[in-house]
Amino acid sequence: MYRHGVDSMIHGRTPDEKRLIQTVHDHGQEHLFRFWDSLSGKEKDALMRQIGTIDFELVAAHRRLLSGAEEADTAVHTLDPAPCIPIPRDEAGRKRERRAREIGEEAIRAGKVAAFLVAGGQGTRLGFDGPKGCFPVGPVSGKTLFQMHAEKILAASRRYGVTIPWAIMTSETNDAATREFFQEHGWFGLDPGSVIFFSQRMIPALDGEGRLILDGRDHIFMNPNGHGGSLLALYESGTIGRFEARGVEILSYFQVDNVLIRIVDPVFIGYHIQAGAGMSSKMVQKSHPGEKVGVFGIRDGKLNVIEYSDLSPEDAEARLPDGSLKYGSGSIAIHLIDTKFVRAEAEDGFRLPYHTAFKKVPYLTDSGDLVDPDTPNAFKFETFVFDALADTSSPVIMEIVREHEFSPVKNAAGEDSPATARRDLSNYYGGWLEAAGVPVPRDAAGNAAVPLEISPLFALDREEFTAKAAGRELTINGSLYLEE
Ligand code: UD2
Repeated sequence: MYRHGVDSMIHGRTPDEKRLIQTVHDHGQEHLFRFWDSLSGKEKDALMRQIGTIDFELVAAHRRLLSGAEEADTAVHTLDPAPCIPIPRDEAGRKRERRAREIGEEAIRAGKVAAFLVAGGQGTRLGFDGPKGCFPVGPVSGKTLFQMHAEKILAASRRYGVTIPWAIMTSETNDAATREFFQEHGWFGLDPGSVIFFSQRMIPALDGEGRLILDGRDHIFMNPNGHGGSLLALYESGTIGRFEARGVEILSYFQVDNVLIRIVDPVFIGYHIQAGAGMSSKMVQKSHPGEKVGVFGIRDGKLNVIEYSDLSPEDAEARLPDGSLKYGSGSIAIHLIDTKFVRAEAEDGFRLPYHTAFKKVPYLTDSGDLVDPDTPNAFKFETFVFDALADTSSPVIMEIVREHEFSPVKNAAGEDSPATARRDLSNYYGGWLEAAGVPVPRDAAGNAAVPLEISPLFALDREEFTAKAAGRELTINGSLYLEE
């Protein structure tokens, strides 16, 4: 155990490490050294290295927040619905959409668009051991999430005659496993030089007393700093610089868990360019007032996503004269982000706010036993990428059809699970088949009664599918899978 204070520890350490040890003491976190005397030289080095990655000023700010020393926000805020580009319902809307598509396609062909996946999360709810992207979800093929995304990017690259680069953000928890998975699978046919991996920063959690938490004698519990950390990580890893050098101006941001994601959507890109936005988002109408998604709203004059837990019950239930929800624009984590905007956010000092969540965090007892608690015991801190919307002028919010673009895999069973994702994929591809004149068996609830899947390499969208399907004999025999 650590017994002798700073003086005994600093013996043999470098000047930087001595300063660090002092900082730890100054911030009242000296319990981090409570196993110091029993650590080997290597373990001491490992602990010092990890401590060196911690921003102690930020930790101090989080402690003040938890202790209530930071002033509570008592200001009166204004909230208004956020305007959006609706799904086209008439010829004028369709004309506008066609124009946007042309502009978007031109940008993609010119190599100005890259795909950007955030996959640094821990995916704890799914209970899958490994990066979530390695989860098999294809209804017939059993393809993994990563492969499904990769094939969409490859198909779009072929369609537009350009190599669409793909940046993938991982975190310390899954970086090595993610890279290995891509290597083992030959980058799913993509050019390895155009797949860029980089990791986000980690941030320590705090226990109820505002103390950092040891989950090993030489290791502090830390979690990825939230998907908002992607803006900083894109910059710090040099990825933004690489993109700028190859002429990329827009990142098509998506989450690893959405099986229906339309990566590099020309219509969305076109609207974003027309508006001159730094960041734009897609939205779906909330299915009911209680649906647990954030909503877009104009808060104090700026576009924000308001967490469902921060929306008052009155606002959540409020309706417009046409009966629709006043705050019904659900946020589904699909964005476009300009490389210039990323650079500005990072160089401006990265000021996205941290959100706090009380969670279960493993910890070491004083005798060195690891405890996995059954109930929450610590505060985790995360930044959210959509908070950056408030920093951009003229952002676009574009409405989409949920069944065509959004079905996330979050939970092991029930809502937003592998089962609902496979159902939604089969329904989606079933719609293509029916449009091409192929009868699809449906159950009483209207869902495709058999698994259906069409590889993005066969067709990227319904129009392409209809053209390819014409003149082919397509029959559904218990299931249907079409590949390249
Ligand atoms: C997010 C949104 C929610 C809705 C939903 C759609 C928040 C707070 N909520 O819910 O409003 O749009 O998505 O599916 O964002 N990730 C990282 N690094 C991190 C944390 C997360 O890369 O530090 C990635 C993660 O790998 C995943 C994505 O971000 O691809 C979403 O993470 P999540 O599953 O924690 O988001 P969730 O379900 O809370």
